[in-house]
Amino acid sequence: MNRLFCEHTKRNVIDLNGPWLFLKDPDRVGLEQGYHLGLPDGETVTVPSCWNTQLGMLNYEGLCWYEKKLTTSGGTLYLEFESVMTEATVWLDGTLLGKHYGAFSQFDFIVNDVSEGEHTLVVLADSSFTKESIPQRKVDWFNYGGIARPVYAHELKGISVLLNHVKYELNEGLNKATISCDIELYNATPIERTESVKITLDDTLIYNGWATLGGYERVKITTPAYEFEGVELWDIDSPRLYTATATTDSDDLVDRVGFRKIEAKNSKIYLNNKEIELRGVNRHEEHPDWGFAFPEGLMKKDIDLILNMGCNTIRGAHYPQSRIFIDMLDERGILFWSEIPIWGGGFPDDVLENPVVVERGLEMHREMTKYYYNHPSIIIWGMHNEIYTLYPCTHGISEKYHGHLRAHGGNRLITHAAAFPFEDDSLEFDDIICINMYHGWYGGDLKAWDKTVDDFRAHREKLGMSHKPVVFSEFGAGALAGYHQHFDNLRWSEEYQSDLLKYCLELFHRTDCICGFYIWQFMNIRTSDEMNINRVRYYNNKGIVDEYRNPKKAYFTVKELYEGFSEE
Ligand code: ADA
Repeated sequence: MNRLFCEHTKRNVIDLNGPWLFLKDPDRVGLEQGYHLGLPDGETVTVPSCWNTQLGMLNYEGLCWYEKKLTTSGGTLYLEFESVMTEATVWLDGTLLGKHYGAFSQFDFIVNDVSEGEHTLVVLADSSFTKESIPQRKVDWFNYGGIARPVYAHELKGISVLLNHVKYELNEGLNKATISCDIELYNATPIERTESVKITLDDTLIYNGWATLGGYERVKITTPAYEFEGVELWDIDSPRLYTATATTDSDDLVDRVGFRKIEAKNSKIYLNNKEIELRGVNRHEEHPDWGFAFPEGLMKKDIDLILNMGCNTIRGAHYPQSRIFIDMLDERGILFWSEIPIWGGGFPDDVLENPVVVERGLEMHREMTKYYYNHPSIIIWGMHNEIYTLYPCTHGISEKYHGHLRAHGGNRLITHAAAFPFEDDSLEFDDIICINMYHGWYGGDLKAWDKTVDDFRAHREKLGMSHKPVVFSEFGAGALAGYHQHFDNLRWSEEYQSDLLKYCLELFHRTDCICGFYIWQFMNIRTSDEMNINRVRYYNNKGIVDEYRNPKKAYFTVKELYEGFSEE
């Protein structure tokens, strides 16, 4: 995995990033012509990447094949894919390993009894849509395709550590943590083995045991509670991280954890028992020259720009983002909202209620909580975005997703971005009530905001939910960078966007039941022509920086406001 730290010292990990053989398959003949055994020809591309950023490939949607030769010392391989867009089929030496659906979710395959020497890894990426896709074709971002995040082949020897969730409860004084780890072990050999299993937190040994596993057996164990005294908390201004290391005789897995407590009560949000105001932006992980294969250097630049604006939080709109990006947030004390790509505006009810779609969404939540569990910066899980709440199926979907997130998501707030808050019947599942609204852009004027805030406060009371904090998770306006109107308040001008955001932020900040706000959006993004509503240049131009991260007037307006809010 591509992390900010080394995950393994004992385990050998083969880096499969860099040159791959690539061949597009517009007529969908590759399988019958045996491409899965090895490509007949093709060009060299770099992985990770999105094929749409290659010349002449922008709007190519469908099948593309990738081939990589890998050399191993043999035994058991754990093949790790951080993201293939959107459906992946994987073969090793012509043997089908399996399929995975979901553009932004990590997945992996274990292959036993691999011979020493060179092997042929083939990946078929399919970026086409069906009626069971998540998201649907109508979505307000560009449908990139490709092996968009890193790929690795781990050589597993003996009893290996596949996963280690460090679960904890903090005491009232927040200086002691009761810890137990859910650890997943796998015997990578065909014969029964017994090995020691140790877990340390920095230099403190918190578990010391043994495990006996049958050949190729995979088990999950929960370690006994350990009372960890003298905890140093993870917080916005002091993001203290601990190194959690799980080792067996043959293997190891390193991760980083942080101890913090997030709560929503009395209509406020508390981090480590201190009330906080969420001052944020929505951020896609996208760039016109890279697509969704976003370089780490640019991740840091985005974070620097976002912190420079006085933000303390980012909503990862609208999908799980790169693990290394979340590592950066962990290190810099930035709070994060992570969600799956159910972009509701694209789902008619017959599609949304399709059992395949519902199950795919649940699987995306399972993958998100499985791989992102230990990140202290993630304080919010988003069930979905703007699904139409009057559909009969919506309540059941929210109940299902909420159930998983509550049971397996650790100490996080659960919510959804509601576009119809006054008719929404899923608010009961929310720890915080989050509202997307665009008065002053898709209709209405700025004064409509005051009425909405007053009306929703009353509505919340009528629902018996006055204890639930309110967050505006989306609001904003488009602005064409460089288009100025200094005397007339014209839409699309940088001044119009700046004035609207200023009005909203000042209103939200002075309203007692509103505890946070996420501007839509940090930067302009390329979008699809399915969004045939004012997407000038086929871009969503609501960024407060343009797609190359050049600030608009609004960036400096927000910076002045956020810095002022934080000093109060
Ligand atoms: C919705 C949606 C965003 C974006 C926004 C807009 O709220 O959640 O992804 O499409 O509208 O720009 O209209």
